[in-house]
Amino acid sequence: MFGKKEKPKEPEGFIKRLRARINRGENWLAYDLVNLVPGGKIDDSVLEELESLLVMADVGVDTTELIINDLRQGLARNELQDLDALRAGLERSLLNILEPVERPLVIEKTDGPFVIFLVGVNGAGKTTTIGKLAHRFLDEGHTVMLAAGDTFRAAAVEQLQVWGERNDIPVIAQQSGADPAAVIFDAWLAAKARNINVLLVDTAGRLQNQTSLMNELAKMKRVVARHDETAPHEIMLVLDSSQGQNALIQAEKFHETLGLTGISVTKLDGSAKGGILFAIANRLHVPVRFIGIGEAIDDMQPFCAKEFVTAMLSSGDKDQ
Ligand SMILES: Nc1nc2c(ncn2[C@@H]2O[C@H](COP(=O)(O)OP(=O)(O)OP(=O)(O)O)[C@@H](O)[C@H]2O)c(=O)[nH]1
Ligand SMILES: [Mg+2]
Repeated sequence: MFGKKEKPKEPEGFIKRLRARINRGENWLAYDLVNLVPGGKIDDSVLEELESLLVMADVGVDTTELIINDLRQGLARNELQDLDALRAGLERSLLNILEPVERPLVIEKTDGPFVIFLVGVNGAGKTTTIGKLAHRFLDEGHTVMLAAGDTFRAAAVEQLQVWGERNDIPVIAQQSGADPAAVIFDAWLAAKARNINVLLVDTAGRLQNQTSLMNELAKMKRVVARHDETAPHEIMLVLDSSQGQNALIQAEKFHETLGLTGISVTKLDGSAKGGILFAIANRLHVPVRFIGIGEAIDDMQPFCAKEFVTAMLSSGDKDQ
């Protein structure tokens, strides 16, 4: 997979990979746009077809409407003369939605560790994202510790320990079935005692409608705040982009219960078309922190609106 000392790859490499992977499987907008406009003339029916493409790509009905209305106004002003103009108009409109949520995570100086909770449904990619984040933060010169707050799923602690070993960092864990709030309480003390900058907290996967499990997260939050009232400093929802509109429902519910401060989106390399980011940006306004395009440690980068939109609108080099 990767060596411990391996550095994250160059950002240009990542954009290329994003472009190649996001267009994997069925082509997205770049290919479809050309086919929508065979004669080169943009009219209402082209915009209607684009509308259904956007909805099918998980952009969501409200957000799609916003984009299409924007383009309709451009059409009325005679600004959409050809495919290039349509592409430019679409790019502007997509950027208008995504740019406000491009707010990178900044590790601030705190009295005690900067505490990051990773939350989300089962299998979203929380633990893997922790491994990737730990690698990134170490690379940036931080000291990092992991807390095994998933005491529920068998082998969850071991999985986190593997990431700890790979990154050569300590993992604070208790036995399976322990109260996750107690794990976090201890982990904070251990991190403080060792002067650790960043404490990454793994949590068990849970569905947004499992009230008692959602309350458990709220309790973890209260417990860590007893040590440091500014903690947790980040409550990051990890969302599997291949879940489509369901991911939006998850995000809304987690936000309502916990007050999310960031969202990271995983598995953009699969069948997902990436439109879910627009739905989330338009509906929730929660910063999008990182995007993941694979299982390897460098398959994650801070979210950049411009890169993302460029990747969606270009056909990319699919064979990479
Ligand atoms: N293709 C792809 N796979 C990913 C990505 N992120 C995570 N995965 C895979 O998704 C699976 C689940 O990841 P985990 O990190 O265990 O997910 P989790 O949210 O911790 O799962 P639970 O602890 O069971 O709730 C693993 O096989 C990961 O390798 C990604 O960006 N792309
Ligand atoms: Mg996990």
